[in-house]
Amino acid sequence: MKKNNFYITTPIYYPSGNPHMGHAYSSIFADVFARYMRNDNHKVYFLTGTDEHGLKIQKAAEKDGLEPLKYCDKLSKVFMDLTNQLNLSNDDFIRTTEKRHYKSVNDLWNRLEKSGDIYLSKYKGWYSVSDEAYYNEDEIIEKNGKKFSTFSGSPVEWVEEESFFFKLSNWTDKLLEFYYKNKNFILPVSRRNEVINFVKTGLKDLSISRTSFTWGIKVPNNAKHVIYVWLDALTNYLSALNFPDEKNNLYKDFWPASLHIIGKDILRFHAIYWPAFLLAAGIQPPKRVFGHGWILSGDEKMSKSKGNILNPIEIISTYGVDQLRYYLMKEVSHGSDGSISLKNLENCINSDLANNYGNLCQRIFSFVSNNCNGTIIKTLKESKSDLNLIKETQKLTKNLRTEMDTQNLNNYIKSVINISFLTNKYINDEEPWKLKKENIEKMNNILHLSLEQIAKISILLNPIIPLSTSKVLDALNIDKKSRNLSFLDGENILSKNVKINNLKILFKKII
Ligand code: ME8
Repeated sequence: MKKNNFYITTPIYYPSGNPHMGHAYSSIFADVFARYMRNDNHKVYFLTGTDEHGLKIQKAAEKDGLEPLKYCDKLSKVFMDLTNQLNLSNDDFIRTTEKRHYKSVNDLWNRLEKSGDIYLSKYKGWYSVSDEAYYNEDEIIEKNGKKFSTFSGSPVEWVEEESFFFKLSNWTDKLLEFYYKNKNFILPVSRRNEVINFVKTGLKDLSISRTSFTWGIKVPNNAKHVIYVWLDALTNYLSALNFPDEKNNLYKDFWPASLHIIGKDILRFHAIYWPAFLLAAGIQPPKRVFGHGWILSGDEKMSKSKGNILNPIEIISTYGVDQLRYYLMKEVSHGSDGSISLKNLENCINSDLANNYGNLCQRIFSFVSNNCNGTIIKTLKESKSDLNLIKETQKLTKNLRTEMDTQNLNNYIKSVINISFLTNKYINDEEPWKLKKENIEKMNNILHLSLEQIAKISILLNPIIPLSTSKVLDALNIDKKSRNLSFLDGENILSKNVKINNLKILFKKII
């Protein structure tokens, strides 16, 4: 059966400062799904990049004493480097200052104009530069004489200027109908409810151009206006597929996008504005927007001013990239906010990676290398305890695809690490080392099943900890093409005759 193509995106990052843990989290989360779907034999396209226009970037460039484009060249490179440091498997990295993107944004604007969804008027209201967002009067609070958004806590300023508007108010009912018809368009469900409740109150027309600064894409035929940075930025998802050339293979293969991974702070843009723009332009909206929670430090949001930022690059150089990836994906709840700390990171590395999966691999590999010359041949039928382990493993793998279909990665990891735990227990109970003299065939069978379990666990954990699991799969001599999820349908991975190579320590215990 032909599998669906899968187009997954991260938000394109504002290069207005150095990457932080929230950026790492969003990127790794998306990368895990890209890798998982590739391993499940889907054709995958995974996009990330940088969001380089607007007042926020213009101000950051001024502060740095650079022309905006020079500034973006410098900072975009830092984010590109991040993709390597986090070991992302992205197929493309888009910058919104690229020609291909300008072409795509211009075309989308022209379509919206043609459909009668754009008109010229004047914007009077609140704007937050750091969120690049407009807020209603009832979303503002005053503290010490200054105004802030109640939604994000960011400072807002009063803006009055000529602006083009998008007739978002016309889309209230059509969007609600779209959400009801496409039940899984917004996940998790709590975010879907949040959006539906907001839309139900009625949408106001949206200002989609600015005239008080210049750093952006000019409105076609009206150079006084630059296009609102969110209309510009969201279009990146189309630009990367060579839109407006709808006949090219990338667009044909991958639009509509399968999954936009985003943080909850930018849900409104992706779940309301984006499908409205696309529906108005006669383009199919994406299939899903998943809004993950915030990473907190203790109970507080991580922020520079609070000095509680854990720097992803420092963590990687101290603990390793798989370690950071595993910790963020396992311990931070994907739907809600989650706090992280060095202590929890170390506990997680020790308990799950070093003592559980790492120990399982190490003990079996070194035993097979030292006692069996690296070769195991299975000759016997499964014993009762073998069958029990196989049955328990099947129970734990049964729902894995369903969990991943709804981005429930926390449950997925818990189940997989549980398989590792059960396999360690099986080895402790069966004590193969005691059988070397009296029953070598039985010993071989136990080791064979242990290696089969290691192969399964490694393939399942591969999207999360690709470096370490690849070492194990290499040492098991499993060729790259066979590292897929077809065993979930009941097949075995290893043949009866297994030859392994030596395996070095995967995870050092942190003391
Ligand atoms: O929003 N915890 O860019 P950005 C979890 N350019 N996620 C966090 C976080 C935290 N503490 N802080 C930020 C933008 N993020 C736009 C996107 S897409 C067309 C344009 C997440 O650099 C945030 O939710 O401010 C977002 O998903 C991503 O990091 C990039 O944030």
